Amino acid sequence: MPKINRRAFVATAAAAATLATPYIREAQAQTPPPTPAPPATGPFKQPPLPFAETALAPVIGARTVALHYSRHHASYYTNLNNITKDTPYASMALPQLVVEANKDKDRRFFNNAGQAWNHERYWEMLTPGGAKSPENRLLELISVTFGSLDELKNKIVASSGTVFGSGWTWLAQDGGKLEIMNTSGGDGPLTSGKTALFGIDVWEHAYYLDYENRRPDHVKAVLDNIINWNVVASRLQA
Ligand code: MN3
Repeated sequence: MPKINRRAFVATAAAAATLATPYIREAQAQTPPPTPAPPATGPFKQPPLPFAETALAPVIGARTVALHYSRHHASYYTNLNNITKDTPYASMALPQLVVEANKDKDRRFFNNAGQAWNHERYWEMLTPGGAKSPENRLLELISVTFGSLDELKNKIVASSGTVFGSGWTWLAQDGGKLEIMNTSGGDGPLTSGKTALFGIDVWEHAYYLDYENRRPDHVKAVLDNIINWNVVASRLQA
């Protein structure tokens, strides 16, 4: 049996210690305290949540909002600030960055910018105790296109059920028309030149703690209770 010299033993022990570290980190990560992500340093800043984390319960529970806003959404700004440093993207407004980055083979820029932008639209259009119905021009457009608000909701719920993996279901405006569309990952109506009136995140982190795998129940509850129809109507283009 070959004798192991001291230098080899030290190297082996060090390698073993290095290997062990990720497992310890992973074990600790399984019970994360709800600490907020560090604030992004750089040009891209996450807008404040327009309501308290507890405000959307029981439709969306406080822990879901906290994790979704302070961890998932916040991470897109941290990533963007890190990866766009010293690139032309750093000086772009977020919607412009989404469109430009969609032409880039390196998908990190688009994925993070798209998700940052989608989530800004998302938080902004939610509100506790939202009005039960849109009014005026938005309601007319919905009635003409879908027959009624209830029909729109049914179609949104059905459409959201067909998103595979991470993605969004939108009510979008294309010129004088409204349409329901699904997008995958960080994509949204912006990249096809359409206006996002509202979008519902159907990635599991958006609802799993509250609804487990019952995505349709979640989407229906959001549509029935916490849509800020005034914000949605304000996004309509002339
Ligand atoms: Mn999300």
